[in-house]
Amino acid sequence: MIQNEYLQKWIEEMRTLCQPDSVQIITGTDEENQQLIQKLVDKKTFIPLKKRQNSYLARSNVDDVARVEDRTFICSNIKDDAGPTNNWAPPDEMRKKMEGLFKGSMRGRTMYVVPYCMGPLKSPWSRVACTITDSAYVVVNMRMMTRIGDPALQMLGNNDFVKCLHSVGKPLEKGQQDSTWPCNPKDTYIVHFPEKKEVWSFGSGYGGNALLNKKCFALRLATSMGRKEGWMAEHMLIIGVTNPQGEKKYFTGAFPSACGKTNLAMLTPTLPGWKVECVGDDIAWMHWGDDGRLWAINPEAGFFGVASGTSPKTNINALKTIEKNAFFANVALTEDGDVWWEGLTDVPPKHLIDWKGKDWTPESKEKAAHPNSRFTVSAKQCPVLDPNFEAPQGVPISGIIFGGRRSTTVPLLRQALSWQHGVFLGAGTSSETTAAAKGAVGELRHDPFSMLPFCGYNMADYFAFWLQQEKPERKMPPIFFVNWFLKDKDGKFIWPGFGDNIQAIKWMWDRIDNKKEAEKTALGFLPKKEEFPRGDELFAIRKEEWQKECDDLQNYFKTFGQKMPKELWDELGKLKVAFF
Ligand code: TSX
Ligand code: MN
Repeated sequence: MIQNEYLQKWIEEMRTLCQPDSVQIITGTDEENQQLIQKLVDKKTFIPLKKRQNSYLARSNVDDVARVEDRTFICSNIKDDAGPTNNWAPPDEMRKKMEGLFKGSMRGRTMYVVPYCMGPLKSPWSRVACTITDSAYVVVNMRMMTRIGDPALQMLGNNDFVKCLHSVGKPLEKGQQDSTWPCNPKDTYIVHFPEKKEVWSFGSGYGGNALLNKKCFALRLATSMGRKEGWMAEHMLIIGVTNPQGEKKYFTGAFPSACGKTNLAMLTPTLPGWKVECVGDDIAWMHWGDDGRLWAINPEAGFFGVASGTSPKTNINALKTIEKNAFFANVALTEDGDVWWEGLTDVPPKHLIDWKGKDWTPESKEKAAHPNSRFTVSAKQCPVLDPNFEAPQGVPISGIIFGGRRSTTVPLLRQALSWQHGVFLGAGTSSETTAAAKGAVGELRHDPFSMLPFCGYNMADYFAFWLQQEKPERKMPPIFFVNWFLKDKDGKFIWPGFGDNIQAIKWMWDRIDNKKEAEKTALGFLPKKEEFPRGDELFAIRKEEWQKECDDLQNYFKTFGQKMPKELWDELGKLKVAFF
């Protein structure tokens, strides 16, 4: 059935190593999908939701609920190519270790072979890959998030495709009963071999650890592939914005976690006549067109979004997207067979089964849904999906937005003074932690370009790659930086956020079209204070705060050593001159 000899050989090698009971080549049909879902229901991994058509709830093992950054490795041939922000181990050594873990790891299970394509099937910017996994849960999720099966199989070349190997790391002995969420947290490793374009992931069945197409391939491997081939893989949403005159511009946006990226990607604008449509909510692959413009495709086919906090007020379009044909992980279950999570309704139901499978009432101390609870759904169901979602050439980008969650210092909105200054703003991005992430709340964390856990090579080389994008024949899109999260003296948010963020986008639009005057400052071009409600507070520049920011940035930039581009030191120098 598989004509590709190279793929055939790899499957045989992996079958010998992992020793599954059987091998199933995934073709992508509806019947095949229904059979896999039925298998998951029979094993009680999936709980059918009575109140939601063709939708299922999975409860993970309590020790397998999020990405594991301390077990994630970039095994480049040279250590310095992984850089100071990644874990590194010698590739030969790590391969031996992983082969040891994978040996016999699929006993008692089926080995699924999943050819898949990242990006629209007919796009020259798409890339093909193949995942081998022993998890039916992974296969059905990949069917939502990528283009799987025969069309992708036909695109696989001889040798030149990305190989992803995944096992939950729990072989079953004869007669042994499987757990509802098999995994092996003690031995979990997510290992990337960028030069070989391979990912080996062992021990976890959750999200980014197990769906290797997403963070592992579309970001970590793709950053390194793009660097060699001259394109960019970014942790960015892509939106199409239409003004009341019917004109349209596309933007990309990079935000650290807990800034509401998916909410911005599906925004319901409060300004009359404005419309926002969604191309993607997480990853953008960008390339320069013959027209000198920057073009972007969304390599993904679905959304793997955080459920907690999603409500009719924060993101009505996400709720409409998941009305049916959706998978949920670690949300709470209602008595009538629907899902619930903190924030979904103002008043919680009187009784729930929480994400751990225990009874829950509003008096309970613990959260009903895990803060990292998720939905998986096809993008096709999004009511504001952009008509160019699958355009082979992608969409032309008019502006790039960076942002962070900062209660002080960083103004609501500004435009970078130049491409180089914009790269400096991206590199200097930091964000305050929330209860959704582990560790202390309110702590400031650097997250350059929101790529800290996702850059597959040396971060300083990545900064340099961004700087190198500027060329005379290219029409560089303006770069903006936003912060929706400034607080006043009473600790209240100053900016209303959400649908009102369209006002910030409108200002960007007018700047792009050269229709808006701005205040040139050391921080960038700032809006005139009168143009925004509470502009005095939103655009205040406090010298002492920026002195602290400069010191902090200096210490951070030093951690990148000799590779840190001089241009970014120059930009920091200019900022210091302005404030010291
Ligand atoms: O997603 C958010 N966005 C972007 C929306 C397009 N959130 C949620 C962040 C957690 C994921 C926001 N939270 C935003 C925002 O713009 N702004 C805020 C802060 C905020 C919270 C509540 C209110 C106002 C601002 N208002 C009331 O509670 C009434
Ligand atoms: Mn993300």
